[in-house]
Amino acid sequence: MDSNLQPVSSTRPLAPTIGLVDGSPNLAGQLGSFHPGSQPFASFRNIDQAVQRPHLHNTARTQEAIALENSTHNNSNDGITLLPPVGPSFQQPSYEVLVQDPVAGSFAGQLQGMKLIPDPPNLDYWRHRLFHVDEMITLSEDEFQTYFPHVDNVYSHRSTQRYKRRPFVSHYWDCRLKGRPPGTPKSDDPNKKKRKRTARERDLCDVKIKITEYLPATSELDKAGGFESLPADLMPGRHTLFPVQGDQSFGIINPTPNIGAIPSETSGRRYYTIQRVNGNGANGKNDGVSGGHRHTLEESDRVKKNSVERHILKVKGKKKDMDQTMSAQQKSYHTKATGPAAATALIHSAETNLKLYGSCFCPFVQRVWISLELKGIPYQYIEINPYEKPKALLDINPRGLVPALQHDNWGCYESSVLMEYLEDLDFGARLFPADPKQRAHCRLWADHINRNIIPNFYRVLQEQEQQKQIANVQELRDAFNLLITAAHPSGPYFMGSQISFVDIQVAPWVLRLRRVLKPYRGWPDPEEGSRWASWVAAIESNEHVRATTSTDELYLDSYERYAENRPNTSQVANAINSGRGLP
Ligand SMILES: N[C@@H](CCC(=O)N[C@@H](CS)C(=O)NCC(=O)O)C(=O)O
Repeated sequence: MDSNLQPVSSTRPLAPTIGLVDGSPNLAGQLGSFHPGSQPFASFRNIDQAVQRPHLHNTARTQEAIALENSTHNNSNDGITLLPPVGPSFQQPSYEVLVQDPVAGSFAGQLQGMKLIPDPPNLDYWRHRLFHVDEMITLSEDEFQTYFPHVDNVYSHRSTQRYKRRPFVSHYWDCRLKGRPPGTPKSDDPNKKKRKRTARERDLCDVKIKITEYLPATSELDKAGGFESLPADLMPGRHTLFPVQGDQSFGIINPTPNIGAIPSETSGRRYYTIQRVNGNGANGKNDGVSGGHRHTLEESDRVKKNSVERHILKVKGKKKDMDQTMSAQQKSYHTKATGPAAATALIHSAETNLKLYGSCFCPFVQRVWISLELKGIPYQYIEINPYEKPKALLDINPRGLVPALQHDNWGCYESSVLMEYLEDLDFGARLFPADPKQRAHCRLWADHINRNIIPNFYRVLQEQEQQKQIANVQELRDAFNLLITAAHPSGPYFMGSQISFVDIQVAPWVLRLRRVLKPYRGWPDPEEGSRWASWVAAIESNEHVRATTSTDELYLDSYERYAENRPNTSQVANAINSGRGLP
């Protein structure tokens, strides 16, 4: 290994020259040099790209913002409806929702209409209060719906009791750490997601609470004698916890409850009382057992997240999914060649019996396209979007990849195979030398391009981790250096003065070094005067290569999704990501 081949770090500019493989001083190739002002390899991250390409990223950001807005403002398909802010005291409506669908909240079905407000005032206080339930707590409907979802992880619903002709419903909840009593059937609902259950020791805690829900029409019906009177132990008194601000209806039970009176704030409205019904907590049994939890609130939180936290995670997860879908949709495929390639496509748009199905950004297509141009074979160029996989493409190539070639009623695919097919037509300029040994030499180095250069090109482009980018860059440089050692000493092409098979095999990626790897990964320009520089210049200026090349902007755009390694960019990108060979 050449000692000049130093790993590149983002803090150190590239060595000005890249030496060649041992023993080839006459092939004085130098792959590249670092130019002051350009970025070192591997220093480009998405943020840098955003700075460099504000026009693209502004668009992306705007669409992302729209996606987020939609996810928080129009998110009704999970049965949760967003509400406007709840009044002046709650200022964080971002995830505020009303649980309407019994499936949406753990308590739904038992208690509906829960709000999911991430950070209501005095949350810690209320979480502890509702955890310990040392005294009976009375909450207005709004308060209950706001705070209970923050502690519903502590409890699991056991039963609901409805009373005939009584204006309230009682819901009994056990501390979740009690565990499921033996014999409790698991849900047989086939739609219910099967969760991984952690076997917990049973009866870790005895706390039971009763939540009594007083129904809205209470006072009217009560007055009209429609219901039996409320049991005395459930009649809430109240005192104010916080300085009263206007009509703020917050309270817990007065230690000496105002038995017999429904507080005026709750009259005619739904409200809730919460009391512990084990031990001598709020149940008044006074049996000497404190009856509190045998663990902390933090331990309950470790066992399960509350509904608000779960909802926030769900919304965030949905946003992430949506971002990924959005960015997948933002794949900017150019569906039309630009610049010289557009002119060539137009010239070759007339119907003929030899059709090249191609895509303007695709380097594999460009191989075949250059070959057709070089040979002067009459052909029809048909631009297609390989990601949409039109039938015409699939009829020829069931893998759905371009290039695909149709000749009369026969079709074939795979860029290297197609180049050889065109060669075998024996028309126009030759791609291979006549000498079988030299032909084998060309095939050997074409194989090197396909095995080493092309996969490494995509690895450099797709890798997001800086250390790995550095390693990939080194491998790509090594692969190019090896090819240069095999090239004709003065060239400028691989076999000498004429462009041939190996040049055309590698040309599309050589063009994309400056157009794609340079802006996205800081790939250096060739060192002036080097063998590599003369080869690159010959490829760049070749009339057939130029005729099939679009403007720089098309490549910059088309490869952005690779550079960001967006999910499902292409079969090539997926193969690279999963360590498979190219498709
Ligand atoms: N090995 C194939 C590779 C062709 C290829 O990957 N083409 C890409 C466009 S550059 C394609 O059609 N992608 C469609 C997809 O990923 O679904 C060849 O040499 O022709």
